[in-house]
Amino acid sequence: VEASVPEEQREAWKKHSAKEFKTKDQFEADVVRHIETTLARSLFNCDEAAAYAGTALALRDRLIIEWNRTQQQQTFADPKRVYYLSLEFLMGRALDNAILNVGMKDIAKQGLEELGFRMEDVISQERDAALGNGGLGRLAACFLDSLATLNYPAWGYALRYRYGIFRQEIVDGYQVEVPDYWLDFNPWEFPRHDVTVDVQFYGGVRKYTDDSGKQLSVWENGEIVTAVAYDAPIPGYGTRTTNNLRLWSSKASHGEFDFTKFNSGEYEASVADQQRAETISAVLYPNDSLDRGKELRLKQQYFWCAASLFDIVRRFKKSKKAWKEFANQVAIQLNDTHPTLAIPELMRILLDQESLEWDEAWSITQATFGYTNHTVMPEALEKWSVPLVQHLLPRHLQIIYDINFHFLQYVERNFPKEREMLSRVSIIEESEPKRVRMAFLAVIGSHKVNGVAELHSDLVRTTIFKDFVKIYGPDKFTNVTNGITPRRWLHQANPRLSALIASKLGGHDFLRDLNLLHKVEAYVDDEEFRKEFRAIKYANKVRLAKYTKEVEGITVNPSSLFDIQVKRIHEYKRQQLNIFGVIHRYLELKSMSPEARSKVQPRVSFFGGKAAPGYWMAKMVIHLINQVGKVVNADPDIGDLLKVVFLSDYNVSKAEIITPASDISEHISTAGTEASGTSNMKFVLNGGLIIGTCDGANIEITREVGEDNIFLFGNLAEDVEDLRHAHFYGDSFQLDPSLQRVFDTIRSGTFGDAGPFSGLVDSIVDHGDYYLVSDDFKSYVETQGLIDEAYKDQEAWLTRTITAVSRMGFFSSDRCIDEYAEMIWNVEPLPPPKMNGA
Ligand code: RUG
Repeated sequence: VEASVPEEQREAWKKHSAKEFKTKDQFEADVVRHIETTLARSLFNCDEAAAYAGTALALRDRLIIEWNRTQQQQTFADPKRVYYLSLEFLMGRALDNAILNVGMKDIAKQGLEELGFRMEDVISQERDAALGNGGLGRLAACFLDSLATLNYPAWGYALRYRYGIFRQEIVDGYQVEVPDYWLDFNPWEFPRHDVTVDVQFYGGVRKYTDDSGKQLSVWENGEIVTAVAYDAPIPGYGTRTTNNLRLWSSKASHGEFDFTKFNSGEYEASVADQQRAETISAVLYPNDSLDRGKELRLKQQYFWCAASLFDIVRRFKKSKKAWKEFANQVAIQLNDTHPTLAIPELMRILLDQESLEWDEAWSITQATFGYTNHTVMPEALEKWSVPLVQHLLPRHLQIIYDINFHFLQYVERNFPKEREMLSRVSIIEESEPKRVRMAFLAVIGSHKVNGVAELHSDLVRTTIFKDFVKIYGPDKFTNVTNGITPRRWLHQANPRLSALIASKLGGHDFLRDLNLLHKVEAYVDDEEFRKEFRAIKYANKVRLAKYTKEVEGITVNPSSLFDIQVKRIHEYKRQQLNIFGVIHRYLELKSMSPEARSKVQPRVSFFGGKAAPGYWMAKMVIHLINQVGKVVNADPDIGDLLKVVFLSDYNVSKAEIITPASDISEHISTAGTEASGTSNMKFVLNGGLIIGTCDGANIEITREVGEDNIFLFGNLAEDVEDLRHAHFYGDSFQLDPSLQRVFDTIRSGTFGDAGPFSGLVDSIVDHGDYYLVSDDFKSYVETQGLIDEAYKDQEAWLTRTITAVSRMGFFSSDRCIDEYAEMIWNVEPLPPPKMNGA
């Protein structure tokens, strides 16, 4: 239906069209209007929560005006668009980011002050949008910021989970999960009740012959669930481009409840259907780097892929272009294997609904998709049971089998002498039950596959996808090293450092071109610059100390060395190595004379991160950290020499306080397991150094900042297999005596009941130490010793941190997005919409 206003009425329309605030007065007027009318509050009844709501709504008005213009501009120009499919977008808070990106910080700050509020207090009222687990979701959020900043026409697609990642509480030292109901008040989303898609599940496939004699398939008699679109505007920094993040919410296709059932008295059944439908988008699965294979998760994946593809195809069809143009108009990036069902879904649309021939449909599909791999760890590679896919998505399973058939024929033709390769590369794993290897389907259905750091991309090529490199040639596989947005992770999290850099570089251009940071190196010996840089780090440590006191009740001295490890708790990330190192430090301190103690560098070991609710080992790591903290922090012999803090409920907004406060941060995964890591980049950009293994992006950080400005330790990825083998088949297991002492102390009950910790110790002593904690312990402890020594020379330390910051330009997510655009998507930026009347 043509919904445009007729030509003759458009002048009146334009005269009244909404205008964005530009001045402080206009901003204040918008805030007050929203508080008084939208929220029905008054100046006698306005707390900080209401001030936040009013401010957010005023900013939202501004963003949506820009959003409308951007979308109109894109519709008119109809360029090739990027669609970023990610089941996770870990966005954090939006208000601060929106204020900074539209360049309204001073106006908003002064305006709020005039209305009686402090901007920091208002901003801190906002709940995080926590629709993600960790690095993968935060990467997607950084990419959205860069896509908009660089003016790429791009949409993100995800699910509108009613519950994001759980909130973590610590009770008696144990993690307790509390639901995160974040939608109480979410001013950033626009429900689009007119944008809906009916998504089918179950049912069966019927074959028929059409009038021209062609054999076709139709998927029918399934259960329908409706997807409703919710849009969130994504403002670029220093540009008017405002892109869209579209989140799908599920609801029953027949509305609130089934009237037929209701009228015949089946009240419970009528509501049950509705609840079943709503369950699909109810909750984010809280597993990071772990595949759990639950039916509801597969339903989520298909629901989201089907709704998104319908939307993308609908937009393409509006342009009335021929199907062969599809991949020239549409680039779809699969963020991990979670959206792989989009591949058979596009094939289904092209074959069953648009009646294309297989070969044409397949070449369009391959040219459209790109796939980013984020892990080579077997436990994280998704595989879905064939009977489950058959039951839920019978037509898709047929298509997957057909894709496999064509693919294996191709392999057989081209590698006739390598018959055993066929079972290795088949999409279907011949297990009991059979399983669909989603990563293989993603590789086969995409034109490019990328890893997320150089070492990781090498491992992708030489391990999990080795056969595919042989089959398709090396050009299909590439690397795009991850990055972070400097807007949130420098300008927003560390405004004083951003201002200092701007004062030397003559403005904030470095926030759009992070390579300009290299000019900071010229100030490394400038006394005034050094003084301010040091003062900023100290102030950030004071801020974290204050937070630690207020929230965790632990007093820490900001003059201590702040050592921080914040990330998801996972055996491969080796928080256990860190806490064993802390216990070792404690035991050393205890055995020292008071005189020796007085020479020791005081240190605070901060930990933070969530454990997946069903991951026992990770939960015991959290418990051990808390128990060690309890003993160490209360020990009068130790005082300020060592404090151990577990920062509960680590999330994006807390990361903004924690990251600028580190002296050292820990990125100590077993070599070859952490695909990239991104917090490593954030910490260095904020003037902290790293202790790390030769893993993920640590390697490229070393290349950029120089070996003198990072503390590397531990075994290399190339040696990991041999070491693991030696644990299982070598001579009897010899533990480093210091580690043995740590284990003895844990077992003796020094940190409370040792029972819960036996798994942690046994996995190393009795079960092969898969993550090589014992192999790396000695070099870890020694390197921590080097750090203590190095930190004592504060001037040299400062030089290292300034140098490292100045060399971090490479790690901007803007660089990533330009690389994706050129190597994978083949898309160009679209100039931003013009100002009104310009
Ligand atoms: O574990 C990886 C991180 O190393 C990486 O930095 C991040 C973004 O690329 O993705 C993380 N990841 C991997 N999250 N989930 C997976 C596997 O599904």
